[in-house]
Amino acid sequence: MSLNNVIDLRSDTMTVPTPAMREAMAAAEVGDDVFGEDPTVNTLQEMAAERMGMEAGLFVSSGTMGNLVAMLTHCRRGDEIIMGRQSHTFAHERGGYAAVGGIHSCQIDNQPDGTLALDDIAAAMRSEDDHHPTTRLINLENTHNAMGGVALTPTYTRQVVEFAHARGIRVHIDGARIFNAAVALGVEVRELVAGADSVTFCLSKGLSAPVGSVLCGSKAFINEARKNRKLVGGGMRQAGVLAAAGIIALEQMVERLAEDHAHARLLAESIAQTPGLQVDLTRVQTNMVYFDVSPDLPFDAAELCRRAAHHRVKMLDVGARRIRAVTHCWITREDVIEAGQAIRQIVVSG
Ligand code: TLP
Repeated sequence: MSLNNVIDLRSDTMTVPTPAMREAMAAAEVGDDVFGEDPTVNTLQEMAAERMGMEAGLFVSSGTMGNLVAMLTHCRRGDEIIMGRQSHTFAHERGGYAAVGGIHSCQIDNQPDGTLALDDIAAAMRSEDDHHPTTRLINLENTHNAMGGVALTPTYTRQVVEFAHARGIRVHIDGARIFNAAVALGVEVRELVAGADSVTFCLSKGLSAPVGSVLCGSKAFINEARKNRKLVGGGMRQAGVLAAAGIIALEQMVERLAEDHAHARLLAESIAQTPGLQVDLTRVQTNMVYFDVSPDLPFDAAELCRRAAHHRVKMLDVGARRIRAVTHCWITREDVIEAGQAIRQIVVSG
C-alpha cells in the first residue's frame, strides 16, 4: 500500500502509524512521565529493556536525542568519543555532543561492512599525556546507514566491547535500525548489544511508529540519562499516547522487517541490471539500496530523483551521483517492481 499514491523510498522515517497503533494511541492510559507516572511509557521502557537484555530504558523523542543523551551521560566536557567518519552521530546530528556537551570526537574511517577496524580504534586511543582529551566512549552504528544499511555481527560487537572494557572505555550503539540487523542476521537483538553500555533504537523508522526512540542501559546509567533528557528539553508529559504506538511497533512490526529486506533486494537486483547504474549487492543486507549514477549518463543523482518523482517514485540523492532508496512497511512488492521499471525507463530514455 503506497502512501498518498506515492512510492516513497526516501526513508523508512516516512512510515505512518498502522491502524492498530492509532487504536492503541487513542486508548492509551497516560500520566505525567516527568514524574515517572505514565504507565504506558513505563511499559514500553520495560519491554525495550527486556528486548535488549539491559536493565532499564528511557523513552526519548528521536534517535538523535537518544544518542545525544547517551553521549552526555557517558562523557564529561573535554572527553573524546571514537566514532566512524560515516556515522550518523558525526555526520547528521548537528554535532550535538560538541555543541551541547563540549565533547570532542575522533573520527576513523568506517570499513565497507560498517565496522571500525580494531587496529584503527587502537591507534585512535589517547594516552595519559596532559595534552590529550580522554578517550571515554566508542560509538558503533548498527545497521550502518551510510555504508549501505549493513548489519554488524554479534561477534564483531563483542570484540569491540572487550577491547573497550579492558581499557576502561564504554561502548554506545546507535541502533536506530538494530531490529533490521537482528532480522537480517537471524539473531536476537540482545545478542547484538551484549556487553555494550547503552543502545538507542528507533520506533519511528522501519517499525512504523509515528515518534520515538528508546535509550537502554543499566539502571544507574538510565537514572543519569533521565536528567540529561530533561536538560535537552526531552521530558515529555502524557507521552503514553506515543509510547502506545511504540509498544505495537515492538509487538507487531519486528518480524515483518524481513519483507522489507526482500523488497530491497528485489529493487537492488533490478537497478543492478540497469545500464549506467551501479549497486553493490553485497551491501544490500537490510532495507536500504544505495546506488551510483554513472558519469556517462546525461544526468546526475538529483536529476534522476526529480524525474523519478514524475513517475510517483521518490528517492533521496545523497551525493552528486549517489542515490538512496529505502523500503518499509508501506511499500509493497508491486511498488518496488514498479519503481525498478520507472528507474530503468528514465535511464534508457536518457
Ligand atoms: N536517519 C535519517 C536521516 O537523518 C539521514 C534517515 O532517513 O536515515 N541514527 C541513524 C543511523 C539514523 O539513520 C538516524 C536517522 C538517526 C540515528 C536519527 O534518528 P531521528 O531522525 O529519529 O533523530
